[in-house]
Amino acid sequence: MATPGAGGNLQAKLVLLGDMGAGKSSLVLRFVKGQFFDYQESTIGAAFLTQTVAVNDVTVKFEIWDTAGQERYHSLAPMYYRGAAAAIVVYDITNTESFTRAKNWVRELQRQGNPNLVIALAGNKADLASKRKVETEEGQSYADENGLFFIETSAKSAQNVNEVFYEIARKLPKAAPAPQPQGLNLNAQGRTQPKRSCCSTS
Ligand SMILES: Nc1nc2c(ncn2[C@@H]2O[C@H](COP(=O)(O)OP(=O)(O)OP(=O)(O)O)[C@@H](O)[C@H]2O)c(=O)[nH]1
Ligand SMILES: [Mg+2]
Repeated sequence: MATPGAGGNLQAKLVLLGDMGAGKSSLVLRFVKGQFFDYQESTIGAAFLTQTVAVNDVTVKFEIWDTAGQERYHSLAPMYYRGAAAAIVVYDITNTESFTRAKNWVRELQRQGNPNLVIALAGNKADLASKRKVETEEGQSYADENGLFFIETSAKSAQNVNEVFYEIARKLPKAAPAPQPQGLNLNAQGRTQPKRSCCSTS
């Protein structure tokens, strides 16, 4: 949820979803630390990082949940996207199955009931043009039909990585606050709160 703070500051919970190997962790690592690893380890559970950006007069502190794409972690996902202000759904442009998985994530997000959720669809690994299986137009038209912001990125070359987050930041202040979650809130303080100690940066 985007929560206004003092002096035009905003805190925004952002979740990354997508198939394993699509490049979620690599995008976050590029955005937060300016790093890229050819052998990035598969995420277990989820990782938490923060990064702050300034857009016009507003400072947006992203609280980023980088989820694990392996299917066995699917049931954890609601814990991370519930109450989120924004989501980046990532697929790998060299992998059609990852595009199908991305569409499933978009459907799940749209069903979960926050109409103000800002969703970006990122076709990652744009540097691997010779291995491309998903055309830019396919991603763009799916995004247009579903009201998403679409962009092709490369965590490796850094192409459009900052742009995704800045574009989300620009869209956030216009979005009304997310409705309060009803019923069981797995993100409330308490025993179901995921560990935040592993890898947070400020
Ligand atoms: N060429 C290229 N490789 C990339 C890019 N982004 C990620 N990779 C590689 O793809 C592999 C998977 O990247 P990850 O960032 O671990 O993918 P993930 O989506 O976090 O995967 P899970 O944590 O298993 O869900 C790694 O070997 C990365 O180096 C990219 O933009 N270009
Ligand atoms: Mg990962």
